[in-house]
Amino acid sequence: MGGLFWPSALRGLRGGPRVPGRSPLVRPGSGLPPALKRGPSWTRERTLVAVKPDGVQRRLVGDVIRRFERRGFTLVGMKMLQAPESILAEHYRDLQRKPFYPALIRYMSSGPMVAMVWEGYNVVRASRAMIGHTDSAEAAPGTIRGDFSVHISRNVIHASDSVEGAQREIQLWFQSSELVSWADTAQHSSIHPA
Ligand code: IDP
Ligand code: MG
Repeated sequence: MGGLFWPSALRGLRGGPRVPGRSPLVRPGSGLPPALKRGPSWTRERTLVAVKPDGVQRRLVGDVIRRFERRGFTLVGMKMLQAPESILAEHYRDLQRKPFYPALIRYMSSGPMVAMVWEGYNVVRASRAMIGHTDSAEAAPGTIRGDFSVHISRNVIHASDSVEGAQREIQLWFQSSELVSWADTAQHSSIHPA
């Protein structure tokens, strides 16, 4: 083995012929065509997903994370917290006049929740499809609400319903320093075309 390896290594040190692209000094990806070096052409869409207090109590955090990871989305932020009423009031500001609003705020602040930011191609629309209908009774089997909940007032999970809403909610729940941008280390994404 050593006899096969060392002569070629020494040739490299002496400035002899080298195999193109094999130098350890070549940065990964630098041999790629310009279009592939730039990174993904799709917009880095992000959404807020939260496992609500009932989901945490029922130990469903892992199931939720697994579904989003398996779908191919990227986790860029996550924290557990007992939500302050002030944040919940801002989060659900459009529902303030609904009869169920006081009970909703009580329930959402009743115990810890896990807030996450997921990133990926069309993640806002896809995550709404993954969580299912607001009313658990209407939620299709296979969706998170359809698989894990029976009542609209204990529907396990939140996901932003529009790109604009997602931006607002992410800023409400996370400091920008709490979000981590990272990309596939593979030169060719196995999730979607670059
Ligand atoms: P969404 O969570 O699917 O986006 P929204 O209409 O934004 O649904 O409502 C926010 C949350 O308020 C729901 O997830 C649910 O927890 C609660 N909610 C909505 N409608 C009702 C209701 O009629 N009774 C009790 N709780 C409700
Ligand atoms: Mg909503």
